[in-house]
Amino acid sequence: PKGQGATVWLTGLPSAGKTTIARILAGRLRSEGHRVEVLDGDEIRRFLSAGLGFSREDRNTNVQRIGLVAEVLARNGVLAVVPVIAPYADSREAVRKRHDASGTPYVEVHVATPVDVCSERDVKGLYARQAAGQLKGLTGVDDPYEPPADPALVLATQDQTPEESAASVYALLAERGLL
Ligand code: GGZ
Repeated sequence: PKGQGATVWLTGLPSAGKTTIARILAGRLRSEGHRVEVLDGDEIRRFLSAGLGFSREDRNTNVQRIGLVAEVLARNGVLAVVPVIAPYADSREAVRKRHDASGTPYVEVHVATPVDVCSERDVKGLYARQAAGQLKGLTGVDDPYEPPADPALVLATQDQTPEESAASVYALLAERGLL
């Protein structure tokens, strides 16, 4: 296998494009011989984070668990690609610190799709459910999203294809010597 491992965290609102970009990126990296794992919030919540909801506390627990798994993978030579909302800056910082403590590269990418574009895409119908009063505490609408203060990369997905977004992340990893 190639490379040294790193965590690539794609933070952003629901329907921002995190999962799509993660899959395209992972496919390319894999085809080039890297070991890659995608830790998707939606899937993790069915197993590792089963039983957790969307309170601040539960989201932070979820993010710390995923951060722990990502760091273990990344420290062992895997590119851990993490399309997870991670709405709170302090809990993202804790994940970064966990990586720093072991000298494991951590790359934060803000998938910065504006909320009106996300709600128009509404891949999972969450924005519609929130608008209809069937769901409370939707990130970016009636629940907080704290944008990263200093991300390694900001993706304006409304102006580019998912392939272009994935290519920018790839280029950043290459530039940082992580491939
Ligand atoms: C945000 C929610 C909510 C609320 C359900 N707010 O695209 P999805 O729909 O299928 O996957 C999303 C998933 C978000 O999980 P994360 O682990 O990424 O979130 S966090 O980092 O905040 O812990 C979304 C779905 O859960 N979902 N209700 N109220 N997303």
